[in-house]
Amino acid sequence: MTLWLVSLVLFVVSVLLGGINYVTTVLNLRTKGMTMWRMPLTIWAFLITAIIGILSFPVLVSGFLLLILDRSLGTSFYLSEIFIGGQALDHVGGSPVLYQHLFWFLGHPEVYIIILPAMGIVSEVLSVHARKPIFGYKAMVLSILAIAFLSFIVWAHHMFMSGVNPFISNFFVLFTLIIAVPSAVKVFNWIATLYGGNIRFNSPMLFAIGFVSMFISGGLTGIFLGNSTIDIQMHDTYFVVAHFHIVMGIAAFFGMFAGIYHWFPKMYSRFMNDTLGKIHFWGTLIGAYAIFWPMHYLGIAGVPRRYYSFDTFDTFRHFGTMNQFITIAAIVVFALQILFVVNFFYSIWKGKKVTTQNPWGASTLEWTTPITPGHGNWPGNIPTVQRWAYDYGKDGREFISQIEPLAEGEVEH
Ligand SMILES: [Cu+2]
Repeated sequence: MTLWLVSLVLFVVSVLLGGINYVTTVLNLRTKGMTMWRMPLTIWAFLITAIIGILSFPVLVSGFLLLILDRSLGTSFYLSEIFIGGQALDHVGGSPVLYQHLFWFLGHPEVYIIILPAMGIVSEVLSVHARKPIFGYKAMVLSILAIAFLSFIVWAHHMFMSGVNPFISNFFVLFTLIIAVPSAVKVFNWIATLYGGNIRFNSPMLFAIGFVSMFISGGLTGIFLGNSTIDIQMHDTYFVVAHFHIVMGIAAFFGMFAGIYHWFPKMYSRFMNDTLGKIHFWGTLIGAYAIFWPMHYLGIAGVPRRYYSFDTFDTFRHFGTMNQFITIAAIVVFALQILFVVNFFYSIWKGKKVTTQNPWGASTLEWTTPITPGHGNWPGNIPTVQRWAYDYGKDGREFISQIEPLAEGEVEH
């Protein structure tokens, strides 16, 4: 009982601290004209990610506290019965499924903690390098909010095999599949942003487009696994491994790479090498599909995950070649990441120098800082935000910075 109280207090305190931090940040920004609907989508994504984190991590922490008590102090929160030498001890009444609930109450929102920032970064990069305003800005924000909300009521889709009541499973199936709606809205808007754009196919843009590709590929198999009827067949097979590594491994990494190539000039006043970046991109894109595409077939064929060797299983013996192929592709993809690290550190000192403060011609605030921003980012006063973050191609101009006041009679987006 005390334990639950302690975790409840911790939970409330962290929510309050997070809330205070959030409110002061927003108020501070608002005084400089940065209203919520002027925020770049990257910032929206980071904000919502922080809120998801505040609400979900305390539950995992309580789960861990109970686990520590079980393992060290003889409680039995997760142990239904303990037998030692054939004799049942007094500790009864716990449930191992309780641990799964507490774990996945963080575990599912956690996948959005990983993917939402990547989505935000990609929205930004696609818009800047397609020289077009992001399509459906408000729909993008509302989709992030919808995904964040739904992420809290779908956790048991990881537990269809744990013996939960099938009627309860239906609830989780329904809301899991509903997540496809805001996800599809986002994909549609990214593609619509690219449509008719004056696209620069540089490293950040390629990784952003690659993210969309990976998110679609990995997201579609989520619809399979979100259905308990199919999931029960696919449970603990390579199909699951392929699904989640594409959607929150590769896709999240692609979002991160897009962001690094995009903001590197602002961080180090030099560009990363674009040719090496393109080799890094194409190799990783093709390599990632070479790893995970065949893995879906292994999963459908029933090959289980987490097995050290399949030598003793005649059924799986003929998948050896496919596994070898996946292994080689994985080694190649890994080597390409070393190329990225080399490019990163080489470019910090030897990369092509940035000559203007805004080399990509982007509208957002960070590009109004000097070439090498010092402490506080701007010398003198913080600029006042005058408009939303995506004025590209407006009134025949390539881009309009967020700090440029609206012209006479100009309507803000
Ligand atoms: Cu999940």
